[in-house]
Amino acid sequence: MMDLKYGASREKPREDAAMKRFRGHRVGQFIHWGLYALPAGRWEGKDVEFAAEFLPRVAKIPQHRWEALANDFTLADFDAERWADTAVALGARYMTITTKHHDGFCLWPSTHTDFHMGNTPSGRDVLGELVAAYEARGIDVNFYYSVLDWRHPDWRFTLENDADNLAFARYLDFAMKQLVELAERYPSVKGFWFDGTWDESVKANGWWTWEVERMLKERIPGVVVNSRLRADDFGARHVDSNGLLMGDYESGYERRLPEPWDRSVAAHDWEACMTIPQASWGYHQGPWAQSTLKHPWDVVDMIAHCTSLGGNFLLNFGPRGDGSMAPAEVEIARTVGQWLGVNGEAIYGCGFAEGWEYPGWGYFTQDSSTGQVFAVVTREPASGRIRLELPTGMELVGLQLLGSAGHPFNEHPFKRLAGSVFEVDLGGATSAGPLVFALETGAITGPVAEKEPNPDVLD
Ligand code: JFZ
Repeated sequence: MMDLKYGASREKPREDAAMKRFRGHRVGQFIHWGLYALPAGRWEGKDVEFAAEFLPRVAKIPQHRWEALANDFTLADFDAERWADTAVALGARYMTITTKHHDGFCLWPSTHTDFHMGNTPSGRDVLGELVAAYEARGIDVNFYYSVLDWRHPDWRFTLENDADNLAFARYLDFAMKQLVELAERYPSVKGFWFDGTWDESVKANGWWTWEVERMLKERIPGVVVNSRLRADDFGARHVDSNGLLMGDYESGYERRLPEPWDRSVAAHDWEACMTIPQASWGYHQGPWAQSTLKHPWDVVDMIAHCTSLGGNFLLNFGPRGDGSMAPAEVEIARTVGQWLGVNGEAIYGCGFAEGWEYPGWGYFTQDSSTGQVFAVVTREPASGRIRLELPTGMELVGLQLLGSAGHPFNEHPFKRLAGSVFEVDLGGATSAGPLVFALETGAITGPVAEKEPNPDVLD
């Protein structure tokens, strides 16, 4: 083990109440909102087929024109209560919002810059209104903060000389002050999600990322911080030079999920974040984004996938420039939330089911406190049947379809094929989305057939 000053602070996952609460959430609402919601991916009549929040860079927009958008950010149709209702409809247990994205615009009235919501026509503290509305509904609020800042004169991508070092030291001081300000203005915040930490300049200042984590934890007991913040003494990111995870959970799964059979990820806490369109976080009005929206059952599949490997799923919403949520995204939230309303016991507070192999037709999840195992069937086979293979030595005793009133499944529940292998006839598709079964299991009495070992599998 190398001696690191700014490496991981622990070897095992946190087990305090705040961390357990975060771990149990499983479903969160991500929100990307800022000036980029106004042009929404279109500049001078042309659609720019790239993530909407990157528009100023991709379309090479002069800084003064980008800043002038602040005059049009009137919040004509913004209502924090309606946003929070969307999160309730989705069944989200937490929400993570961009307080400042790469363009440097702040959703709260920061005393350390003029480029913020307080200097727009309404002058409202959007962040404060959101914290109040979500928390009133029992939904935890986390803050996204981009360390990368395209506008700040002291930001540097690389540090080439003394002048760069001095400028960047001033920048880190500015960012630290903003983070202190956020922690003091909104002390009920439950976590911080850092982004924009991949440049050489940040990697050369691992001490600062360590100090940010320390400062936040001192001010906000229980606060949860993502691994993307962190770099160690040698610039190693997420995982330190000794191979230990920094921060409280791994946040590298972005618009992709771990392989469903890769149990190694279940060794630590993690979260995946996902866009509803193919590739934009901020609202993008063009067909490039709007024709690629995910189906609600795809979202359900991803939620179950993450839960089955002990991870949280953060679904992104990009509200529009007038402050309203995009109707298509609200609709998806409703459908996913209805499914969770019936089947949520297989998701919330659930995680990796030890001993159960990846079944291919969906996922096994297990309630972390009761031990109840669930089968979530997101990919119904063309045969209409699934095989349930239980851990060695176990057998299926009962099977209960969640929300099953009147479903044909109830008439022919399951049969044993051999030992621990059972077959379930799903009884035909329903429009209510993926089926979920609660499994009642027992130990096989009598001799248990041994599994045939595969001599070609290395262990
Ligand atoms: C970043 C941002 O640039 C983007 O606008 C959005 O906020 C997203 C959540 O985070 O984008 C990234 C960051 C990391 C990776 C890819 C895109 N990555 O690690 O593959």
